[in-house]
Amino acid sequence: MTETDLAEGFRYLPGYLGPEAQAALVAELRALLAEAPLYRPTMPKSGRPFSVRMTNAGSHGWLSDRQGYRYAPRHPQTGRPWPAIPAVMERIWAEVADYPAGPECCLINFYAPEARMGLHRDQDEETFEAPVVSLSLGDSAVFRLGGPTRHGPTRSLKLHSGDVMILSGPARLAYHGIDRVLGGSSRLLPDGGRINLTLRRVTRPAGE
Ligand code: MD6
Ligand code: FE
Repeated sequence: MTETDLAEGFRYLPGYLGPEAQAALVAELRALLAEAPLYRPTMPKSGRPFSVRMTNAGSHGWLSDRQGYRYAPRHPQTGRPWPAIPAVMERIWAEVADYPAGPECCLINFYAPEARMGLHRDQDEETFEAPVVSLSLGDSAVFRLGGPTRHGPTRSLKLHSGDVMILSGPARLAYHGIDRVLGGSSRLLPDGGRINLTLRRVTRPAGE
């Protein structure tokens, strides 16, 4: 499969990042995670822990805790500013986003083999004119893509290491989630698991 439009505004670019660039990014992420450790967020209200662990890079880090979802300039546990977005992620955005301003958040999700992510929309940003761009690394996962309502029809596709996915235009606010991770499907991460990096513009640029 090459580029596929499962829905208008949805773009799937399999194998966008080659194996060497993936390995270089993993090495960079190791240093990034030493500066901004993965932590386990909790659901608003219930306080239930996520099964994924998270951290961020960029000026705006996405957080979830009992108070709700929001963006914050600092890591909730260390109090330090988030590290810079890796250059290769800035490059991917520049190549595929078709948007005049840069990303402000690089959310980093780590999935152990049993982790998943429920159906959700990325809707905590000031502007939905910018796309959301994601890169998958490590084990493959079953991604579910729905439409603008939570209970409409959905379809599934497998995301593999190096794949890029873009939600833009009519698909920008589509529901989506990760049903399961296929443990042992990649050797990129020595201890297994999956990383998804999601790039977002958070604030509305001047003139939009
Ligand atoms: C994941 N991805 O692949 C979860 N959101 O682990 C997302 O939630 C996501 O991949 C918006 C745009 C692209 C994504
Ligand atoms: Fe998402």
